[in-house]
Amino acid sequence: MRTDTSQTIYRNDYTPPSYLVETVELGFDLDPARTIVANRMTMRRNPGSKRAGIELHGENIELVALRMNGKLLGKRDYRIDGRLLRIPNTPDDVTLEIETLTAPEKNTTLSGLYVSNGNFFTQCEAEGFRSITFFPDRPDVMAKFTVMLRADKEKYPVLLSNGNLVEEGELGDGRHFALWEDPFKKPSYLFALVAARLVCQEERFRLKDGRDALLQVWVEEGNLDKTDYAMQSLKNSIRWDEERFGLELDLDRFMIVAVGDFNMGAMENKGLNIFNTKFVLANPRVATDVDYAGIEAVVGHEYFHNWTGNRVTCRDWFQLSLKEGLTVFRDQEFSADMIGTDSGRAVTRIDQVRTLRQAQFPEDAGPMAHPVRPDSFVEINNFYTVTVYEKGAEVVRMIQTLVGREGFRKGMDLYFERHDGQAVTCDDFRAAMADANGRDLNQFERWYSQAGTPVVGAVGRYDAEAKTFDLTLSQSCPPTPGQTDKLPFHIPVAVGLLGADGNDMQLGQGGLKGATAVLELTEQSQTFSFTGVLEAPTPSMLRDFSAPVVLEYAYTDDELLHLFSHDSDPVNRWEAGQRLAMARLSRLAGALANGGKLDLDDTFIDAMRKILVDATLDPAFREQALLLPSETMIAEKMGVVNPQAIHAARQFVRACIGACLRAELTSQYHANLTPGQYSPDALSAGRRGLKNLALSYLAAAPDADGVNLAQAQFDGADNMTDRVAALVALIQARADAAPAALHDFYQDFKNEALVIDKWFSMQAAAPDTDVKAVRALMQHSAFNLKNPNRARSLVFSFCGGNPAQFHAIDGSGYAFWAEQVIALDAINPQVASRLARSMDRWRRYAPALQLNMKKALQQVASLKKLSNDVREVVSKALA
Ligand code: 0A1
Ligand code: ZN
Repeated sequence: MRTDTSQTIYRNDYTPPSYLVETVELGFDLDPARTIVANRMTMRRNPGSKRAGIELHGENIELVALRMNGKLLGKRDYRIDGRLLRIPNTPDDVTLEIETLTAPEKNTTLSGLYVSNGNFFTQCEAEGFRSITFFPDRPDVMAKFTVMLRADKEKYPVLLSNGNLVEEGELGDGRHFALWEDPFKKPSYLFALVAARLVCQEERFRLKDGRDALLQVWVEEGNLDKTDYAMQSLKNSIRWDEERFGLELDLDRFMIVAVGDFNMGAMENKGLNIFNTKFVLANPRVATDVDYAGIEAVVGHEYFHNWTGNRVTCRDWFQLSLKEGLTVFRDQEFSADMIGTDSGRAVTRIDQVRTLRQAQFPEDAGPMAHPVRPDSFVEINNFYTVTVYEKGAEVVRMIQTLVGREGFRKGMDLYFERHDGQAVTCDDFRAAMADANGRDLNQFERWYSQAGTPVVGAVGRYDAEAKTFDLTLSQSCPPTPGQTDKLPFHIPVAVGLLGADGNDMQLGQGGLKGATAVLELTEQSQTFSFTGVLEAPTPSMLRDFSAPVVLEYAYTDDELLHLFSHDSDPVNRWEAGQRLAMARLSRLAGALANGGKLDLDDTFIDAMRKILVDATLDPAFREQALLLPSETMIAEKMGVVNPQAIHAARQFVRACIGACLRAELTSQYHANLTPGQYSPDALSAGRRGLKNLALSYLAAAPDADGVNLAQAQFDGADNMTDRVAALVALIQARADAAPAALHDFYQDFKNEALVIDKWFSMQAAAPDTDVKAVRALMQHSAFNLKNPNRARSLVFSFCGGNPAQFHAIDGSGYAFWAEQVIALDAINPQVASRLARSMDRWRRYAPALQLNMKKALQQVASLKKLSNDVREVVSKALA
């Protein structure tokens, strides 16, 4: 545990490495208690650097021996201070041989080399390699790796590392070895090894250039019946990248390995992707439609990193979005293309918008707000954020909107032509896009450097005589930590104009043709004139969510209803419904907070009804359109957040929908059953989604019919999607049958870790689950704080997913939070720090709650022994 090393690192302090590493030969003698790592590397002075000596990072490892150019170095030849090993006055060409010791079984941080369920795994991004051996552990040092693994054959029959298997054999003593060679230069964060008792599904796959690649999905014995979808997703990913971007797999072998203890979703190690089991294992019995979609997206994401991240990597960690924003954009496009229909595409886009509003906008408005390319950090692990990932993807998407799909491809081609094999910056990416398209993207740079969510205000003016419509757009951006004044962004605003008949008008402004025009807002305020507008239009702005901004326009209910019924852009059609719902939800939450009376207008219910029964619309789209904004999103719209009032308001609306639309919901429930064999395809998943949303509304209504339907579905379900949906409906409705259903569910699935995660999280988010109930669940024999998935399923689901209970007036939720952050920090700082972030928005709550939140934050901050990870989060929250 580091306690006194917190130090802010600034992007502008970047200096090139003093030495480059050409080759690394690693030897591992694997033993859980005592692993010996031998590292032999050839280094050469970097011509671009003035500094004299060699600097190597190293943490939590014991140095046994250090040789330079064959000569054993003594204590006086080098210095280890803090986390750096320095050798002064080194010659230009150096061969270092370093022997170190580690104890993987003691490593609970899940960074570096660790043991999970008796098997060895590594996780090196961002800075885990330095706890495996001394090394210039920075992404701009790229080297060729050769790896020798030695381990007990009985316990660890499978020995894997990056690249190609060169040799394997016996060593005597019951030990065996495997020698791996990665033909590509890579930064240390992409190194990986696995030594384990695993089995695999494998397949030869023909690449576009005619080569055959060996694809493998490795899992624990007993899980082989859950690898098909990951394998299929991998093959789809390879095909898609060949077709959409002309990018091929550059290795003869590509492996995915599943591990039950993992901090994040997955990791793109060269040729050896290591995955959280959650994003590999699936069959209809244990995985939901959402799980399947997650597997497809994450398998794609990690595979796409092979080009955007591995072949071209980041110069330094401030450039993280160079690989993450771009790769998220690529995986989003992959998932959308896999569905293939326009409507399916729109549904994936709506999901992305939801994530942004639910998680990224709050981050951008809170104490941890940072630009897509941050200027400073204390702990890089705190910057694997929705801003770097999801907003980063939006920034890439805006470039595509500005240069067009073909132009974007040209930019990608140029990017690889210029930078293959290099470690580069976000500016290099932007320059490739600009140069390939002859576009000026200088102002666009502000999307990378300025934090905060811009607000775009729109005002329309129709001149009936001149037949013109003037749209004035203005922009501003709220201050964020360290950035008070912002300069105008370059914002693509996609606009269409609807006539009274609901059709798109043909736009005649300047060069703008067709139904949708992309206006480029670059000034603080600009007026765009549309000519030949025969009647007063209803503007549909920010189509397809063309920029990650908040759009303010004084829509009337009639205009919103018009858009909700007719907009040709499905995202804005959905958006109109969200605006209608949000207006009501925030009004009701306000009324509840002030003891006002509750009512819901027929207009709203009628609008919902119309969408619900519209058979011309895809079920998946109808589900999205009928889903109310979450409690978190409502909270973001309130002046002072009152979580109980928000919860009650949302429940009230849900119950109204269930009661008023009972007949329609029931008939849609039956119309969208998916009999026959389960398939996770988008159409079937959409039907299940709509059916299960109908069920949840019916169960929310005061009468017993919905609950009975949920019970019947639970009893008869033949897939996890339907089973979980029914159980959630019972739990949320506080049905008498819920405890027995939970009991049966546990009995049926107690050997399926990922299902038991669901079992915990459903209970954590239940309306009656208070801190006391969570504590009781923590005593359950299946609970284990050390396993991140399990910790997330209970502790995080409660602190982040049950606001009405977490924010209990007595402050018990906050005291619990402090206790868990502290307990987790001693085990796994990365996971602790994520939990710490559930207090980010504490200043927005009612004064009585704020006081208790502040106390809890201070309690954590006052600890002497705290990781950099948690300290950065709580001190920024309190600043
Ligand atoms: N690069 C991975 C994310 C990742 C980051 C850090 C990790 O360990 C601390 C693990 C994974 C991705 O984008 O998928
Ligand atoms: Zn990634």
